[in-house]
Amino acid sequence: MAQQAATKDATHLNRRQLLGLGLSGGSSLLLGGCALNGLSETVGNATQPLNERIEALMQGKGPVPLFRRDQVDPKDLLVNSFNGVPQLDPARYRLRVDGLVSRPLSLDLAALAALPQQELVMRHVCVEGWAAIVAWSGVRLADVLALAGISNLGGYLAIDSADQYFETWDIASALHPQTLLATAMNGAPLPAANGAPVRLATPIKLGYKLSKWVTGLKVMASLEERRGTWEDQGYEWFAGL
Ligand SMILES: Nc1nc2c(c(=O)[nH]1)N[C@H]1C(S)=C(S)[C@@H](COP(=O)(O)O)O[C@H]1N2
Ligand SMILES: [Mo]
Repeated sequence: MAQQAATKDATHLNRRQLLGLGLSGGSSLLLGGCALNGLSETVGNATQPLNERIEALMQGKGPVPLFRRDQVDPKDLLVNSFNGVPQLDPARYRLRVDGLVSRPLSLDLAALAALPQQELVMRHVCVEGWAAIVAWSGVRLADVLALAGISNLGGYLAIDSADQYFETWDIASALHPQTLLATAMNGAPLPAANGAPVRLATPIKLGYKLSKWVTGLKVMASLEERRGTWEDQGYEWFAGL
């Protein structure tokens, strides 16, 4: 009972109050430079469950405010790639969706194009010290997971990329209505360097969570040892904006 009451109270705290309490998670830690000057994995692991709980409470409070198309400046978007730019043949591309789902899927680009499309103009924030307003369009990740029949036991999503980049997300962020599997950028097909044919895009997480060249999604009950390409080097896991 006591725990329920505490949880209910916490949902009334807004982000400013959380910041005031010094309880804020990923973005402020990272943008303060910790990830860049070597936030140790120990600290990352110690704060992660708290971050996850607090940040999760801050989700589901309605959409993050977006930008106008005329605020996009394509020059601002830099390319970040840890292992070159893989060239994926669009005709042979398949998105695998498996794990805790009732209907494992292998979707080609036509199947993705047949789902409802959405454009979101959002700010992309990279911890390396740059940001850019970008218009991404594609399908909601939630729609793809619904198509696969995601289990109630699915708490996490693992994301594989063609360049061997790896990510894991909490399922609430994956199901957020502003989380897209994007196939277009600024009104044109996604360029290879920016993740063609399919990448993640959302205004609720830092740039390093937004996997490019996505090839596989796996719904999981819990996190396994590998949490992410950069997270396993000490970057904060939730990375909420
Ligand atoms: N597969 C893959 N996804 C990735 C990366 C990467 O190296 N490989 N870099 C990440 C980082 S740190 C950022 S900031 C964004 C950059 O996206 P952009 O290159 O389209 O600007 O992609 C993210 N997704
Ligand atoms: Mo980044």
